[in-house]
Amino acid sequence: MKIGLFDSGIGGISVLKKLTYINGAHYIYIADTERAPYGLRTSEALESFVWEFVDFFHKKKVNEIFAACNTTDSIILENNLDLVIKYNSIIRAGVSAAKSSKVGVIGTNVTIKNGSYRRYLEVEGKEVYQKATQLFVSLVEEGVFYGRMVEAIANYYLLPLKKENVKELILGCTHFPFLKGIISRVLPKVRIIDPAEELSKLLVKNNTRRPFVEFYVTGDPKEFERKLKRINFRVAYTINKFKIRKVVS
Ligand code: DGN
Repeated sequence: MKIGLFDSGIGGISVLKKLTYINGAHYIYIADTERAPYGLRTSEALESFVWEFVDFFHKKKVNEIFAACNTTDSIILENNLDLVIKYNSIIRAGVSAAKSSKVGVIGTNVTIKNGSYRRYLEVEGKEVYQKATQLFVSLVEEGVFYGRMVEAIANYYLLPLKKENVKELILGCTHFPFLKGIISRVLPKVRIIDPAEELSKLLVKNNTRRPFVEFYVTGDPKEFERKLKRINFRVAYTINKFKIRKVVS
């Protein structure tokens, strides 16, 4: 089985790790490091990236696509592209994992502005408190996971959620699970939801084969490999260059 995933960079690895743990499939992961960060891109640009990747997956004869990026997932959902693109939504997975009545959501500027989490959670009758925590993405891409600066940024972003007394917090960006330690230290009483856990349940458990990952990187493959090493990525892989159609602002 071939499974396709895409993200602006290293964030989707938090999803990939969960999937490879369940199923030894052949994974194709596009890391769009050249056009990252996505949280600052226009909807039009992001939609064009989605189509570029979906076309690539079709050419590669991928059986299933899993969203490994909430930002582009929110673009798919808000533009009703889910009616035409067959994929597994990380946002819907995150929503279905929430059990309490007061839920916090953190994500990139685009994800929070699009409000897909809010919309779906409110349909479930939940009170929602959203917060864009864009700097977290840069910290993870830089490999800065702890220390005074991370603590200061986490306090700045998360203390308002503590005041709101949220019971659960959805990590609405695939970069954020890498900062789960500091997030739970700032919000010790809050149940932290990583939507990728729910998403991985959609796969049939099959550990009879070892997983393999073909990475396609739009930016510098060597830089991407350094990042993979920094986060101790241990699954067998190859890294290839992905040729982007055009650079969009
Ligand atoms: N990992 C992406 C997400 O889940 O939204 C964010 C990527 C970015 O570039 N901001």
